[in-house]
Amino acid sequence: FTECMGAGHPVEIQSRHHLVVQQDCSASFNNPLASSWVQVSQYACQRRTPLQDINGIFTDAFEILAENYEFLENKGPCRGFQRASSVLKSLQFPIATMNDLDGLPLLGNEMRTIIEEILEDGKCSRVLDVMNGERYKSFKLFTSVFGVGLKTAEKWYRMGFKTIEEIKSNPDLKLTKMQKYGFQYYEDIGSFVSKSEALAIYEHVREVIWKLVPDAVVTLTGGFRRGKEKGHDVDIIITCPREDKEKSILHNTISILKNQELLIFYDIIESTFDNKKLPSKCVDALDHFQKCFTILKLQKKKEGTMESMNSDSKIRNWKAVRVDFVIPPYKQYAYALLGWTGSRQLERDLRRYANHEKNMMLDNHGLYDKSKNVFLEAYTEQDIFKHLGLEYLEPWERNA
Ligand code: DCT
Ligand code: MG
Repeated sequence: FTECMGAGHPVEIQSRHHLVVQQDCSASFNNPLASSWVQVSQYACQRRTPLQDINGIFTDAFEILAENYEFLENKGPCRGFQRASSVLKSLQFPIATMNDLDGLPLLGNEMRTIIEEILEDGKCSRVLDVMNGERYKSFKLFTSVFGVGLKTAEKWYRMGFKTIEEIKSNPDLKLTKMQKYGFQYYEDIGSFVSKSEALAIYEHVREVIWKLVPDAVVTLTGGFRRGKEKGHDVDIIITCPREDKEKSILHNTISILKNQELLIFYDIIESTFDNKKLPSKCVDALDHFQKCFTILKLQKKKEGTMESMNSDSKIRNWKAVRVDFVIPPYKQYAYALLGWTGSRQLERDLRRYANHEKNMMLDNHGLYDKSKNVFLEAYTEQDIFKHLGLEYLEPWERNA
């Protein structure tokens, strides 16, 4: 690959790699062949990443290792494996030999050793060891409960719990309201939400909102907007072009869903946005929009059509589904939509790219140009990509 770059034969490389871009996103960005110095970018926002992951055997391995480091709160190697996995996800060809890795960024010796072992054996002993580790197994199980984060998982792990049942039946544990519902509907919430279930919820909520505010903009976002067939929750963004009109929507929608007896649990977080503050430097910073984490009842069309039914769900005709609502003001809607469409890796890389390559700060509220000391307005996601000097990525190309 190095030879190719020097000799100016980028065509061969382009035929293998999905999106060939220059490291420095300058004038010839739109025409990668204009320069001999081309490579797959280290930033996910400069790669097109479709949903189909033909290198899943490697990316799954990297993601398990990343998750294990996350459980150990060891951020550096966690990010390293997440980024390496993301690079492989953007490839349009399956890795068949070690030579296929030539020229790819972010794949250090550690990653290459793992890929080599998988190419030879079809599995990697290091990954298997992690998966069989007590700490990993417990953290994986505990954090799968709605409302349980790393701190709680750590506490329960140290207390020696091994199963959900042990925790559920322990009267001494103080659970938050969220966790109580998380345990109560563990099986429903843990079984994936299908695209048709997500659409059914979205369409119902949209009808409710449009009766309240006919010009409200209601968008299904998160993984389903990226084309995923299933997800762990349903993410819905709501706004209104009439200034401040969005502010009443959430509370009114919640009371209607309550009256319709569709609301199992909700937790409203009011907006804490401060327009004097610059976007956060942290690529994982949470946003300050008004939002609501809920569990809704999804009516089943026909009884007994659910794939996995427990004894409880056999007698009820609904499924508990996690639904999040986010309510940005219209002026921040494009930024909120970009942020909530994900993937998380794409978001992290957009922010890292803005910061390191453009001297700008990006978050779910806006984009600040540090050289010009101005916030950049955007009404569409295309506007934001343009501000950043990036080629536009469709939502389904953001599965980084
Ligand atoms: N997000 C965010 N701030 C949060 C939570 C999420 O900016 N507090 C962003 C990151 C990705 C996107 O919103 C959706 O989040 P998830 O629902 O966790 O991810 P997903 O891609 O929709 O995956 P899943 O299909 O598992 O729901
Ligand atoms: Mg989601």
